[in-house]
Amino acid sequence: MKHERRKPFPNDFLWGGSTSAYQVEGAWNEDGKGPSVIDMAKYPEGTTDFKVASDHYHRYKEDIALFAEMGFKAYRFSIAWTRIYPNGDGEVNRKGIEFYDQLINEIRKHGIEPIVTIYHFDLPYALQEKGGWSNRATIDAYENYCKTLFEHFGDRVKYWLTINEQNMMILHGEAIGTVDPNLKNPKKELYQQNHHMFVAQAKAMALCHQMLPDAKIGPAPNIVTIYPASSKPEDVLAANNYAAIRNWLYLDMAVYGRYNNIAWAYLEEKGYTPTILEGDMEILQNAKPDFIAFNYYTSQTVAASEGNEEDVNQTGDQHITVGEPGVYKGASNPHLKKNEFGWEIDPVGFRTTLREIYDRYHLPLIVTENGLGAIDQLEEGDVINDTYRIEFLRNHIEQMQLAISDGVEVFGFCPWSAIDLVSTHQGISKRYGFIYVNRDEFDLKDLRRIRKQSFYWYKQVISSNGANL
Ligand code: BGP
Repeated sequence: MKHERRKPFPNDFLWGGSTSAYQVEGAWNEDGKGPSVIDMAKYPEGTTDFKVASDHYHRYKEDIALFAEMGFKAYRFSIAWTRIYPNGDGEVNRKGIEFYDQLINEIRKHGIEPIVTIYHFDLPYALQEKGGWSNRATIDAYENYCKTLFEHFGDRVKYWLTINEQNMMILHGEAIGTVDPNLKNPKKELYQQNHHMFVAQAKAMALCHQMLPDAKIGPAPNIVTIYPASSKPEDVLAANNYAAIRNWLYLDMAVYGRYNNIAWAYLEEKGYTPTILEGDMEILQNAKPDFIAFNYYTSQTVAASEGNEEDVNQTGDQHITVGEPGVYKGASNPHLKKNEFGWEIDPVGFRTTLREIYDRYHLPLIVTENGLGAIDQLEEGDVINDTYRIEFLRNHIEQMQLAISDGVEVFGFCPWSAIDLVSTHQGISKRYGFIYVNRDEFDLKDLRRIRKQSFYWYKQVISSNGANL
């Protein structure tokens, strides 16, 4: 369907941008902040750590003024758990509350809607030392942290996201730096952690509805369409397997409070089923999200696996399928071009993904990440001619509008990233922002902010409400 007459974007569409605390803020040990698992992780050689990042902690006013200049209607960012509770639980750190108070006020002062991710990969290290998500006490710590956030910021924050990309932490946690290297039986343990995160998420949704009746809350997994490598029935089945394990396990739980049957069968087959305590399923069933937020960068293609160990591909990248012997194996899609980092570029797959999610759950959708990581060149006269980023976003926005014309309810688009920040495992040189941050991997230079070409382009996309792409 070409939709010669496309539906316009809704008038109150939330055009914006996204960041996460540890990737943008810096100030990693200032004002009482405790260390997170990310602060303690090993970084790939040649890439920077997250100690200074984009120094947003000290420059947030300037950054938000720039977001406002672009016309942002919304800004999606995360709160660092370790600024609020340096040890994960226990004493609240007043300075942490103060920082986010000021940040939220600044965002709202510019008429921008804050969208808060409660937890974006940066689990407090103090909790990790006590077993992290393997320990059910982390569920209580998370619930208590949520309560503190709702109490302090609930009067000004209407949109909450529970956990960023829980599915990526389970499937690609080693690349991201969230997996405890001391885990004895990692896969099995990760699915136990997964279960605990599900319970924590359900508790957060219920608590939010109870404390803030006007607020909205939802999950934020990474969801993408999964293609079979061919029309061979076994490949189609493999795609079906992977879609259940990667996508629907997470959304079926968030929306319906039940384990997806195919994903559960996989857990049984592999011996990864988690221990479920009495009362857990009730908690899971009683919590309902108001919307689904999701991140999309690329589609995935998989083929049947006969069970060979070689079908596992450990590239250490969260967008290259790992594979599981006998279940599915990653394949490349000959119809798609790749970005500089090997991620396939698939705007049409974005439309399919939007359709698939809406079809299954009929909840309003918001895109909380989408974007192109690239090595930008700073040219003479402070010019960054990132036409490739403009093209990427234009094509994805176009497909999003087609999905809206298909009848999919989408209420916002917050691409990654509002401003340059440090990638999860590929350093600061892999840039995503509309605003360039003048630093290199190890040379902090002056960290000054420079508007890229995409900044001016996105500004007119927003001011025309998506009519001028
Ligand atoms: C998602 C994460 C983000 C972000 C993005 C880009 O998985 O939610 O935190 O970093 O991917 O990935 P990368 O930084 O690895 O290029």
